Amino acid sequence: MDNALIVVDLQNDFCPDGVLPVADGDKIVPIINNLIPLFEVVIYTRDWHPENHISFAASPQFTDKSWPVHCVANTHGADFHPDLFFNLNAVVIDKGTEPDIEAYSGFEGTNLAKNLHKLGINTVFITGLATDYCVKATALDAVKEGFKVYLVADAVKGVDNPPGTVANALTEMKQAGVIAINAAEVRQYV
Ligand code: VGL
Ligand code: ZN
Repeated sequence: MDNALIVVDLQNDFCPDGVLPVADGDKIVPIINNLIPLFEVVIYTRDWHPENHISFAASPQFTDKSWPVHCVANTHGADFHPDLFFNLNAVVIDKGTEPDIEAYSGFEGTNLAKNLHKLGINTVFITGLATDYCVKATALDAVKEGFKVYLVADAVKGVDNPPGTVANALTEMKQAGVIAINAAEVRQYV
């Protein structure tokens, strides 16, 4: 058991009915659900902000990383997409919980790296939302923490504002050593 699946921020607010929707963000849920049974360890990261989080703006610009009020802890918008599967070993990692600190990566300000290392995990497969923000930050930090990192390319979706941001994020991840594969290929690697 040296692999873990990481599901990044598959929360209502990032899905089409949410306040910060990622186009087709909900379409990856069935793809991720098919991957979950292949893993003993599944990590679900969650954007889990206080009401006064530093990233919230009355007139959010998006491109400057100011956002509408989203994923406030214990609200419907912060809940996981209702169709997402969980197994008994699900590990939930909350991030962005401090008012003054933004945290796109699931490794930032959390004990995720330590916990994965303790479990003997050396390889992570990354899925979820959004490719150009939290997925990218999580993948790059996973490399820095010494993990072999696969990005499941058809199990992520991005904001892409301005257009090209997703393509740039994919290039940046690749240059850092992240290996892009498709969901259908995952079973060859686990
Ligand atoms: C995210 C913007 C703000 C994400 C989180 O999950 O990618 N994006 N907060
Ligand atoms: Zn956020």
